[in-house]
Amino acid sequence: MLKPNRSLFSAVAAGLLVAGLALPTSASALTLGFAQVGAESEWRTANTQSIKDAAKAAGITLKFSDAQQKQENQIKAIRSYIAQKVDVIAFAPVVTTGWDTVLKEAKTAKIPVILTDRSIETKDDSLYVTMIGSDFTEEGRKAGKWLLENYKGQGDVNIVELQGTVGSAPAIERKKGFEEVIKADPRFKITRSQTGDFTRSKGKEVMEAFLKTDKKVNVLFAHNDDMAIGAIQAIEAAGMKPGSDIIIVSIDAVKGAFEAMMAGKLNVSVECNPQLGPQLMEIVKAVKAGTPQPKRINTKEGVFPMETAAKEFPNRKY
Ligand code: GYE
Repeated sequence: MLKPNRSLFSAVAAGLLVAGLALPTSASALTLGFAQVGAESEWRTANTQSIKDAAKAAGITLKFSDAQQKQENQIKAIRSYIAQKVDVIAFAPVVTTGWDTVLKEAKTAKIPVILTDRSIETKDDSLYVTMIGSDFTEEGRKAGKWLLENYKGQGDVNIVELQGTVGSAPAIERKKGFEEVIKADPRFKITRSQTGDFTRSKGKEVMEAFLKTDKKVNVLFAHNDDMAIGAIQAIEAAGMKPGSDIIIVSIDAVKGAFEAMMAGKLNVSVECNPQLGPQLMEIVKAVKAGTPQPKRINTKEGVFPMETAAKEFPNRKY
């Protein structure tokens, strides 16, 4: 008696399961194809998590791809989303240029495109609906401003710079904003500048090279926290004290930066908010409903010097 009952039960359960699985692909659910840059930093991991969580909460079916910081991979992902006829495509463009061809393909297929986090350079603004992200030039200015106002040493100030990914909007704009501000005081000079690709390992490697060739480094400006954290290891390995022998200014304000600040090894981190998911899902729905969007939507962010780190740490979400 038990056996037939059981199999009847599993048959019903299997039927329910099939019905349940069929639900998300039903006609009413929106499908979003998201082409992510990669998993290069703590910021990026938090950004990916935010997008995945927000899609789930909004009942949006998410197709997600990781391009490992390569533009050709992102282009492939976008083409596959077009072929799959998703409702909306969103992506964080690894670099600013070279998107027109694939975006024209999306336009021809009548699939709206939303840019998140990083901007692009194009003569044709109609290729995307809106861009949601941070003002990177302003972040660079905030970093420069903190340095001019807080640097205590005398004489010339030699600054080494760890740039983000070559050709990416945050690398171009953070550099620009920082330079614009430090220009006001001729004591401050960038003596060396190289990319560390936004990763800890590259940040460490490039900082090691800087320290081998340069006798006097007063300040490190890193375009993100991960490179600063990698550089801290290089500075310590060279027998110096990060945070005092070399003043370190960076951007993102991720948890790892707060830990470094609380340990006295990082002087300041300018906030860049990765939690774009909820806002993105709202825009996806609005775009599908035909509601007009502003061309640019900025996220709000602050500056956190070392002295504020311990108090602020419990409130940090990324
Ligand atoms: O600062 C960095 C990440 O585009 C704002 O990319 C983003 C940057 C972020 O790898 O950590």
